[in-house]
Amino acid sequence: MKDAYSPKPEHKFTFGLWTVGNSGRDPFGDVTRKGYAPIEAVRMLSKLGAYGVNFHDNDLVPIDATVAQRNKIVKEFKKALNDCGMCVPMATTNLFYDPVFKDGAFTSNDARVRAYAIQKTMNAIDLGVELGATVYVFWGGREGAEVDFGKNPQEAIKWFREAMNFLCAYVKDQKYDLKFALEAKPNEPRGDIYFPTTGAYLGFITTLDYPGMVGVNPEVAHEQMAALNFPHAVAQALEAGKLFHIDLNDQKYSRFDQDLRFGSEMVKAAFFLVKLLEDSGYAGSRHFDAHAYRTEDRNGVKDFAAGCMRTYLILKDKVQKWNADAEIQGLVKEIIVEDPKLQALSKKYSRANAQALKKAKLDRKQLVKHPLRYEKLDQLTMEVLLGVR
Ligand code: GLT
Ligand code: MN
Ligand code: MN
Repeated sequence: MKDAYSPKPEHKFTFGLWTVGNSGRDPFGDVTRKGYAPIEAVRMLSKLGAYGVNFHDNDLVPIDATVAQRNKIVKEFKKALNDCGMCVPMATTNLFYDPVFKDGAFTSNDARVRAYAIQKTMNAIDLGVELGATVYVFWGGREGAEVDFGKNPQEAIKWFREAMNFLCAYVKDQKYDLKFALEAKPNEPRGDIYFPTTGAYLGFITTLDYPGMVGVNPEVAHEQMAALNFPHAVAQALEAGKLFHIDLNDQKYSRFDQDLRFGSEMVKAAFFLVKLLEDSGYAGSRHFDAHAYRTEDRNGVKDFAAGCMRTYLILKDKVQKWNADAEIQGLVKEIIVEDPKLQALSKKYSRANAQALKKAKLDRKQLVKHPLRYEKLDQLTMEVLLGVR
């Protein structure tokens, strides 16, 4: 069905090869379907209107492939991308699946494993760049601990910094056009993962050798697992000029990482997220890091992928309605109180401003009388979302 909510490449929707490649295996049960192989995924997603695909090195090239095998796979994959008019905006390294990473990659207690992680990532960066990626994601799934007495968390942070500095310098030395995006998660698969939130990474980035090259890749489910407000994390990243990429999906609060279809659970939060992205002029990919329910067959995977994009576009349409709604905008105007004189005084410190501000007449009993009609605003927002406005 083609309608106003049909995705097109210009909407910049992307999926990880691992998302539609997911075969339904979970920690308690085996595969329930055949996941889409890389070239199948490219063909299927391009028919649905996606813009591109992203991958881990080993989603495309098996970890033990020879150079000749690697080159053959890359050649065939490039051809499929070309034939379908699809691109690869982002790439990443699998630093969590192979048993060698059982105690972390860049933060492993074993210096040899740390070196291997950097070596593997340099090769994966070369692969990503060869296929056109300009954003490189780091998700530290195994970078953490169960036993805090066994690994010094301050050392771990230093090791992680050394790895980032090394790899930034590598990218510069190769003259690649590539930025890094760090993805936080509080736990799973480790008992605790270092840098549990997007805010933690935003603080860490300022300590790097090349902070301008490094931003964040927040994921809906990961902040919501920690019962945090995801749009607020995104807002902080946007405000810092650090939203280099985003992982869209959904989740019920405080559970394991569910990676559900975008907008399938917390519709109001998803609406506000789309509003934030669209109003801010965020120009990056709208990347889905989610997978179909384990109950689905291969057709269900298509329903899942189409549903992610369609819901995004429906919410985008609702944002336009909300922004154009005179009553809603009237309420927003009423809620925000401007006072140019006071704003000028409090914007920047000077001795004169401080003295004038100390003398300003600010009667708290009067101030509290200003009504804030959030009840009405929220109800009208719900009515937009529920389709009666
Ligand atoms: C893995 C994880 C995701 C990360 C991917 C990138 S891999 O599926 O659950 O959140 O974004 O490494
Ligand atoms: Mn993710
Ligand atoms: Mn996730």
